[in-house]
Amino acid sequence: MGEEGSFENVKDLSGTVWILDPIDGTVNFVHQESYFAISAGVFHNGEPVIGIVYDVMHDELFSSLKGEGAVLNNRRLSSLSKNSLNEALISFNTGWLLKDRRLERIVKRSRGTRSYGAAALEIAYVAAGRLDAYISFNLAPWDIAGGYALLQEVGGKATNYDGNALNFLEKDTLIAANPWVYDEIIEVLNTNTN
Ligand code: 2AM
Ligand code: CA
Repeated sequence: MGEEGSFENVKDLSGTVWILDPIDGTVNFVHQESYFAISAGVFHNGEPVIGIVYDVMHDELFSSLKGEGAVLNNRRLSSLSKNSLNEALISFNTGWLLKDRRLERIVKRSRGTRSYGAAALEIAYVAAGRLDAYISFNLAPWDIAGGYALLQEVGGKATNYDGNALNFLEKDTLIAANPWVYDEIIEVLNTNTN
């Protein structure tokens, strides 16, 4: 399944499915010639087995194998450690603030925000601990699959914005985060305060 491929032909994730995005961060690729990535996630019966996100320009290869952990080039990525929202760096496209003003609460409570414009890379950064959460309101399975597999190997958490499991068959929203920061984000979104 891929952006340039046969999205409609994949009706379920039984067997082995490769979910590919040849260039994630297309606008960055065209506009900046940097901050884009190749993403691949290999799933078996709905479970992520292999994750690959390759930042071509920085020569950074994030990869993972189920049960074997994740690496950045030759360096093993450690399991994500406890963190709190007030020390967290959160990444999302600022335009999403116009879609859900509850994001203001997250911005207010976080250490800071960043926007890279390449979902696969931003999820890989969460797996590497460079970011503590990445949020998006419109992603396809191939934007997420590689990073999702990486995230599983370091104890990260990823669901859609409503807290429900991703199905990797249709477009969805996303919260990919350090597990402690994830829980705080869900709590803040669901608490009716500013
Ligand atoms: P792309 O570069 O492969 O299109 C930008 O914020 C991130 O969201 C990129 O990863 C981009 O992937 C993805 N994206 C942008 N517009 C999208 C859309 N309409 N549907 C799904 N993903 C999108
Ligand atoms: Ca993409």
